[in-house]
Amino acid sequence: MSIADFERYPLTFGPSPVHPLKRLTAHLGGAQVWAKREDVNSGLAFGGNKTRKLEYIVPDALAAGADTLVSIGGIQSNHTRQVAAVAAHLGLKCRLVQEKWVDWDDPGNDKVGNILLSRIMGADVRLDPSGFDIGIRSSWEEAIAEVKASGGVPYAIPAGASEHRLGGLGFANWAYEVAEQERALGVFFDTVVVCTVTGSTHAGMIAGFAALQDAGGRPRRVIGIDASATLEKTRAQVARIARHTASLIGLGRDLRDDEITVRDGWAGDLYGIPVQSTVDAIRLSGRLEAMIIDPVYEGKSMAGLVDLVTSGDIPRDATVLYAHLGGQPALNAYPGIFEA
Ligand code: 5PA
Repeated sequence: MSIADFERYPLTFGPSPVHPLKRLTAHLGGAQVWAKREDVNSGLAFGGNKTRKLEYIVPDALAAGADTLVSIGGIQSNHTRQVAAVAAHLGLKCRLVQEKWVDWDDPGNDKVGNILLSRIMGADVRLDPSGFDIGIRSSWEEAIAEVKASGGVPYAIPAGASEHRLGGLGFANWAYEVAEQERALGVFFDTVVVCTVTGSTHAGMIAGFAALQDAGGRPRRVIGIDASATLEKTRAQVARIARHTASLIGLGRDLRDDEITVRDGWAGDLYGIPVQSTVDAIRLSGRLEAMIIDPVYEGKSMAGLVDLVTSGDIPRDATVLYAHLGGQPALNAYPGIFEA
């Protein structure tokens, strides 16, 4: 098996754009920094990393004869908004469990941004008081059972589409897409920086880049920046999904531990709560590049990139690809951090 053997249902515009971040590069004074933009990858409700993952999951949902997509996330989940968008696009129903993953009381947190978009797109949105956890949740299992009990055919998509057997394929394919864009642009990204929480984005990249390297490609560093603040859980989940995805795409060997790198130091103490470095990174990216990033995910991975480039951990002669995974709608739920 290889990645090409899996059916892909198109939900994106095609390859996502790759471009240099010239003013950020000059400001940091180290490695060359580029971005690959999953925040503009689709016309379905602003897209994002889950839209790519869902391209490999939708064929399975359609084959199963599902009439309702059931998923889960925090109140401002980008993932659930993308599931709602895909359900609307396919003419399916959508049942979402929105848990209280983040204790953030900017007024409107449960009304604006992602949850607003999911409501507009017709999803059945239910709030649940449970706190943050990247694992399988009982509220989600109950929602699946309820859809069944009312005569529907649910299709279950776990948090972030990560603990789904096909969840890593979207970003395994991303690695191949990067390799093609590199050929066209005449550039090689020796370092990739990516935000990681439920793990299948980062894990898919690890599997895909390992397969490319085994096929004669140059080695590269794939640096996951933790934004979960439950580091060991995320590390274990990334490793498990990376190994599973690698076997799906026929890697033919076990991944080495040194191929699985999750760095901490930028998540703060709690998932979903921005810290000073997050806010600084959001401002920096906005002021130098008009590249808008969010306080939950990309603000944290960008803070990591800034420090790693500035400190020389990512050396001056490196060419870095920053994976912008989307997430801007959540900014509307955090207006307070930019009032001053
Ligand atoms: C998310 C996830 P993974 O969960 O695949 O590790 O991706 C992390 C990530 N950037 C990075 C953005 C913008 C994201 O939305 N979001 C989750 C959500 O519910 O939205 C799955 C947690």
